[in-house]
Amino acid sequence: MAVTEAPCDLSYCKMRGIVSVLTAFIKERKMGLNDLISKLVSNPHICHHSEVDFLKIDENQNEELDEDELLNPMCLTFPRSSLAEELAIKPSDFDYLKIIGKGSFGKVLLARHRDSNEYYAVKVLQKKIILKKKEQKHIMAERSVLMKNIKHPFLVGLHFSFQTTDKLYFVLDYVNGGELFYHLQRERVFLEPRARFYAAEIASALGYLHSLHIVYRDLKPENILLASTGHIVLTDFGLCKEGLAPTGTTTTFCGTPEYLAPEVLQKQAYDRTVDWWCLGSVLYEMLYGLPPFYSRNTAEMYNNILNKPLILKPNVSNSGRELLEGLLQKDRTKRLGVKDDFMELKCHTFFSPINWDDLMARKITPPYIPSVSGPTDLRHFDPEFTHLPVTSSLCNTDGLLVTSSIKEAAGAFPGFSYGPTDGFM
Ligand code: ISQ
Repeated sequence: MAVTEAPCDLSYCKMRGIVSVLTAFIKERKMGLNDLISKLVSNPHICHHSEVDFLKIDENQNEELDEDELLNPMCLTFPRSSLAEELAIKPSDFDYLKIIGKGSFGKVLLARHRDSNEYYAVKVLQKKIILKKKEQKHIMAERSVLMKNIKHPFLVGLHFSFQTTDKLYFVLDYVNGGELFYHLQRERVFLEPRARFYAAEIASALGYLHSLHIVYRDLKPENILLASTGHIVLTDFGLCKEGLAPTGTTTTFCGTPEYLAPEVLQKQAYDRTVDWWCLGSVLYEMLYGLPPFYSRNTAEMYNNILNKPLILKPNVSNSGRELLEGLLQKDRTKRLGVKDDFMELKCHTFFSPINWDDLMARKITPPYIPSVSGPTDLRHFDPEFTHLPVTSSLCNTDGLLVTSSIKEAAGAFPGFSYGPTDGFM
């Protein structure tokens, strides 16, 4: 039988067609695999599903944690050197450039992601300090508050959270316009339109949190930042209270004095109206140059907050003073916002020049643009922090002696690590 050779006359066009079909097929499969890996990393329980049985995950492998595993920064659900582990975000994925903030639990660093070259603010908290202070609940609240798919133009965004044996890491948006009160201190007071703009952006962020049953509670000067665009960014959800029903109250006390509402100071039950008191305090300080009820003597200031009537000097407009009286109402059941929350503020005459849709879309031109030359321009951060050396301990836990207290801390934050399922940042 004569064998005739099949004509081999694939044109360049046909070849390109085949290649593009194959490329699309491979791309689709790759995307599917990436998606699966991301889901497995963020939801290890999916591993129990019969369709991913082929991964043969040994459920017992994590019962006894050896030193290597403890020192490994990520989720321990996968076999060592698995693809998921390699993809997991870890401290050494970043270059840590400067310390830009410091608190009792840890520090905030300006960091650059090595692969993407993007800048982030990485908040690093020491587990053992959190555990000592019994603030674990708050930190978990911080993570879950940030994780609750919270996206708002005036709230700092969380890209990732992960942990090592001794530290918790939050990878956050980085903003370098400085603290709002850094600018206020330089200018003493803001004119009303400027104060209105900032108060409106803060109010919309608080109203959004309330719509998710989250009370910010700890609104204080250092948590109110300016982006380089001049818009507000609220940070630090560490003290947020989650899960409050619209009429719910809570009695946990923690925070700094200046803006504390009377009910918080007295360790009474409080609810979302506490945030409207804090907003009133911020607005008062922007317009008058000092916090309401201020005294250099903290005990006297506490006493003022609880007992001294609010006296408003006439150098602020009637609508401004009326708003302050509504927000700084000592009796929270009479405070502005007690009935309809943010809606009551939105409708107040002080805010009548504000178009709230434009505000939310960041379409209102900010009254002031901080001067910054680029992301590494740290002129608005306190030199007390930026001059501190960045220690190498951040990205290197190898060779660490694992003591029992570290082991204890290592396992104290299960389920902390977080990353979006739709790829890196
Ligand atoms: C983002 N950018 C700068 C400073 C920050 C401080 C705390 C949280 C987030 C931040």
